[in-house]
Amino acid sequence: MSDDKLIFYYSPHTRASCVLMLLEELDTPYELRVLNFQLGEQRKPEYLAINPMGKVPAIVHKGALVTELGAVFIYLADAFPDRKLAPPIGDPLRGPYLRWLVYYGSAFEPATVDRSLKREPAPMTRSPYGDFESVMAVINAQLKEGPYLFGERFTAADILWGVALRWTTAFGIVPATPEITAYYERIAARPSAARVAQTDDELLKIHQALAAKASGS
Ligand SMILES: N[C@@H](CCC(=O)N[C@@H](CS)C(=O)NCC(=O)O)C(=O)O
Repeated sequence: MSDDKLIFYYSPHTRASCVLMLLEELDTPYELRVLNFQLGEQRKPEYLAINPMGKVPAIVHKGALVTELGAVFIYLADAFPDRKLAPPIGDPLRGPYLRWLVYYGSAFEPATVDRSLKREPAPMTRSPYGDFESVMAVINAQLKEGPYLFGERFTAADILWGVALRWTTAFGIVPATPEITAYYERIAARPSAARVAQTDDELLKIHQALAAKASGS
């Protein structure tokens, strides 16, 4: 195996799907390792030896492991600068771009998980995100700049947010404002999104069939 090899651990219709879309947009070669969640492959020792959290996405590039959506996005978009999906260091957009990639994991994810589980959020001053309404207000205000998070400039952050907002509105967690709907539809209209949807659907069907066979049903 060449040291430069990029290995991507993925399972269909999961948070790894937006990394699959990023890789499609980066148009770079990688080795796809598919985990069948229906068979619990993410909790098997073979995968826990790679990512002890038993979660996807995970990538291994040049022998180093990267996990956590925000970090995977920052890493990949920087690793393949020719595709211009990341404002480089020195670009005035670099800070806002990093802010939005990290805001996803540090504010949006805990806010939407609390909301979906109907969990009482921590008191405003102790919560990592303050309160759900503030998180949504910040997102809607940013999207008013449109068509992308940073106006006319499409970046890797749009892939993460476009996919995340589509899923979370579909599940009724995030209120579908006109700004949010127009935004995720714009991202979902990209050819890369259609390719990912096809891969997700095909693989999930195969995984479900394998799981049904394994359980004898
Ligand atoms: N903190 C992780 C969360 C990743 C995550 O929750 N992945 C889910 C799929 S959407 C997973 O792998 N779940 C498998 C399991 O927990 O068994 C990240 O930001 O990447």
